[in-house]
Formats: sequence, C-alpha cells, structure tokens
Amino acid sequence: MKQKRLVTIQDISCFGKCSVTAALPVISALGTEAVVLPTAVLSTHTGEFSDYTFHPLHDEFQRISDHWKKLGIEFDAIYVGYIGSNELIQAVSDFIDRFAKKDTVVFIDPAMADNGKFYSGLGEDYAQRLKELCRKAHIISPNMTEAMILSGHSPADYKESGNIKEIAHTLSDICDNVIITGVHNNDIISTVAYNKVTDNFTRADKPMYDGVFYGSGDLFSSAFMGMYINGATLEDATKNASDFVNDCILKTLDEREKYWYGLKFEQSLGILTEYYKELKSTKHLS
Ligand code: PXL
Repeated sequence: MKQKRLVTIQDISCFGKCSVTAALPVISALGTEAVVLPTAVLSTHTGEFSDYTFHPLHDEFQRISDHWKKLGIEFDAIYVGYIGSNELIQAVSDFIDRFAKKDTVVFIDPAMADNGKFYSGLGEDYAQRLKELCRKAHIISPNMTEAMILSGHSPADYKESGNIKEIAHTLSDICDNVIITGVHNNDIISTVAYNKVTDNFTRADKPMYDGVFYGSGDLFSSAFMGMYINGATLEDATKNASDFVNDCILKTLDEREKYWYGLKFEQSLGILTEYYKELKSTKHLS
C-alpha cells in the first residue's frame, strides 16, 4: 500500500500545543504525509488566554485550494478540526465537495466547546452550521460537550453520561461513525465509538485526572486518523489513540503547572512509531 496523504484543515494556534502544532507531528509519526490548510492564525488557543489575536484566512484558503486544484493534488483523507467562523465553515464545505473523491475519508472533529461551554467567540448559530458540515463526514469525533450540543441537549449537562448510547445513536443520524471523547463516569473517563452500519459500540476507559488538558482532543483525533487511514479499524484506532493521549497526560502530570496550556505530548510520539511499525507489517504498507 502506498504512503497515504492527509490534509488537515484547522487553525494555527501559534503557541499552545493544539490544532496544527499537535496534528502535524502526530500524523507524521504515524507514517503519513501531512498537508495543512489553515483556517485562521491565532497567537494562542482561546482557552484561558486573554487578548489572543485572531486572523481568519478566508481569501488565502480559497487561493490555496484553487492552486491545489490546478496542480491536481489529491488526498486520501480530509481531517477537519477547529474552523473559527461561519464563513470559513462554508469554505470548508466547498473544499470537501471539491476534493473528496469516492475513497477519501472525511473526518470532522467538531471543535467548538469543552467542559460544558462554547469556546470563546462561538455559539449556537456556529453549532448548527457545523452540524450541517458534519453530514459530509464519514467519522465525527465530538467531545462530550460537543456531543450534547449536536444532539440537542444542554452543553452544561456534559457530565451526564447515563444515556451515552442514546446520544451516540442520535448522532449517527448525522454521520455513520461517531466517536465521543471525554465521557465522564465517576473517576473514569471514556472514549466511545459507535458504528451505525455494524451497530458495534465500543469504549476505552481511562482514569480521570483533575484539571483541563488543552489539546487532548486534537491529539486524539490526529492519532486516530493517522492509524485509521493506514488500515486500523475504528475500534483499534480509538483504543490506541486513547492510550496515546493517556500517556501524554501521564507525562505532563509532574509538570502540570508549567504545562497548564497544553500537553507535553512530544515524549509520547515514540509510541506512535511503534503502532505504525505494527500496522506496516500487518497491512503491508510501504
Ligand atoms: O484544541 C481545540 C482548539 C483549537 N483551536 C483553538 C482553540 C481550541 C481550544 O480551546 O481555542 C483556537
């Protein structure tokens, strides 16, 4: 199997260890060519930083996409993360229409909220547009707050995980494969994956650590896609990506005051290289 090429569409938060700065190393460590189409440039991510800069890149987004079309560049996967404005959601939707071929895997992480609240500057109107965009995906990966919003519940109830299967079923009307991260259950935090076609529901459970770990969703989505695009099943990629994020958290805990803004993920990238070696031997990758 030839080396895969994935385009990730999300913002560049220059400082903060999330979005593209997390996605690129993870996707590369999993043996995949990573291409970037930025939606916006921010000085930092929007969580707990004040006075961050935000520069949307609508015009540039279109010009880059036109240039790629002219060059005939193609992608095995399109992985969408944080977008940042209604206008840019439309641009991403147009990009998918233009570049997704029959076999292109379209993965959307509907990044817009966490811990019961929308990210700064985003709200209900944005959520509705993002939900429509999610209909174009083969796989979506909301966190629990985003899953509540997309399924018509209050985001503030994100700790109520009793009806998680029902929520996953509801979301599978939007998209066949649903992964929900950050599902609370006492001192356990789980990632669940539901495939509507096989009706298979799986979960990966991890210990819950106190605090907010910025970028953990981006690291999960990037690791998941890096594995899935290389032949891992939805269930295996979910489990392994969840193990990877747990390892990143464990390596950060000792220095969490220093790394309050993002996970110290760099020390965990070696795990991904091992996953890739395993996939390479079982899936006959080049
Ligand atoms: O990690 C998700 C994310 C991505 N991009 C921006 C963010 C956040 C989360 O806060 O603010 C700009």
